[in-house]
Amino acid sequence: MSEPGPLAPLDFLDIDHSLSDEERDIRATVRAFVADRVVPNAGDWFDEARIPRELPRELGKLGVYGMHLEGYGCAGTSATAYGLACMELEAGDSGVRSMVSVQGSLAMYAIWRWGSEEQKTRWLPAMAAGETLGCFGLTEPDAGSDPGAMRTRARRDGDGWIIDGRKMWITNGSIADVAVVWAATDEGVRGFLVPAGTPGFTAPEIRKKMSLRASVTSELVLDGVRVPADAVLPGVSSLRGPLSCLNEARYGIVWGAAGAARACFEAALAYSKERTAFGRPIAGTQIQQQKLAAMALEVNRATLTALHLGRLKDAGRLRPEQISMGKLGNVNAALEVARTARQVLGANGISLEYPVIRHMNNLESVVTYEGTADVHALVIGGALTGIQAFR
Ligand code: TGC
Ligand code: FAD
Repeated sequence: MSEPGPLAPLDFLDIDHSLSDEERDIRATVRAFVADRVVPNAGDWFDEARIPRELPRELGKLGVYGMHLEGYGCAGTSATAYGLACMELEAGDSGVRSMVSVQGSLAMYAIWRWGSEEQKTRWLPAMAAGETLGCFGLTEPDAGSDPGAMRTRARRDGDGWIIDGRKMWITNGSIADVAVVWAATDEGVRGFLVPAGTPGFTAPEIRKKMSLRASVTSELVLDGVRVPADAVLPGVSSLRGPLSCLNEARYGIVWGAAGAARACFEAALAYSKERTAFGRPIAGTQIQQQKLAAMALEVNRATLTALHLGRLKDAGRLRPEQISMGKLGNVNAALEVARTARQVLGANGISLEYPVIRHMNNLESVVTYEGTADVHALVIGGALTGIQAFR
């Protein structure tokens, strides 16, 4: 047996070994896009609270929207490959991964899973290509963790529907061409496809965010919005509709959080080797090595968790409660890594010249959206004990 080479600091446990050639190729393509397009610019986008107009379409060309869905212009890759793409995108910026999650896992998945054949044919190919952008309106000003308390209502009106209500904190809201709006009806919770420009529908942007700044977040205002009968998703009339989409997006976040953590660790490792204090690199001190080891441990653990859940999903065995464990654990781990990395960078740790504070602030949204840490702890607690603690 030949002598083993040095351990790879960014893949200490040799997790790459468990990936197929195709998975590694897909990851390399997304990683190259992120290195070229996102990493050099994300600090400015965050600073200026904007995303470039052409980015949504570039991501479509990259092929990451709904990439693990079958048919209708989607790539039909494995869930693991989709997860690896999310990891690379979020290593660039959580806002970029969020754009892909909302488009592919929420808006497209809702249509793919619950839509009619006509709706799928009309919307999905253009959405996969990034020519049409979607958003997903579930949260309301007074109903976030508890979407069953939603006040947005749709009522039948002749051969169509009238929708009234408000949605809050909606990613891509004011730049979307179509909104998937979930509303209470006499028949249960139903999903509606509301094209931008429909009379009575507006999407004012939410400003003054200190997190996810390279991402558009909006309110959706629906005042007597009339949509035709074929705007309703026919396949579901219960909260199971939106919650099934959340499973998909949360799965992507399990991977994405591992990517953000890796980016912070990488920045801290490089900085610690360059930065000298008291005549030597700070990386040579015991206390910084202890931090680096703790960060490496969390990054590897988070990546292994994501890969394990990916393999379960590809085998058709992944359960929502297991996704909750992945989302809770990996986002908390990423936050811990980001906060530690920020300290390793000293004053530079608060500068957007480095990626760490941006990831740290972004992760404050990631720990809240797609189910807060508390919600996921309660989902796990419910599965462990058989006793639901929400109400
Ligand atoms: P509950 O009474 O338990 O269930 C209602 C119906 O839903 C079904 N169900 C699920 N179906 C699929 N997947 C799941 N994970 C499901 N959980 C429940 C259930 O079987 C039932 O179906 P049916 O047909 O019998 O009616 O629901 P609950 O009201 O007690 O709520 C449970 C809880 C708290 C876990 C759920 O409401 C929840 O997850 N709350 C958090 C809300 C949330 O995460 N919102 C995210 C909004 S989207 C977003 O944040 C995008 S961020 C941008 C980005 O992703 O990057
Ligand atoms: P609340 O539900 O009011 O929670 C407040 C606090 O109470 C939290 O700490 C929570 O954990 C805790 N809590 C709630 N219930 C319980 C309980 N039973 N027991 C103990 N503690 C509890 N939503 C969409 O629909 N689409 C989007 O595209 C979207 N994008 C977003 C983008 C960003 C940047 C952000 C920040 C949010 C986005 N959201 C989106 C909304 C997000 O999903 C909600 O913010 C989230 O679900 C939490 O809801 P809330 O903010 O109303 O908090």
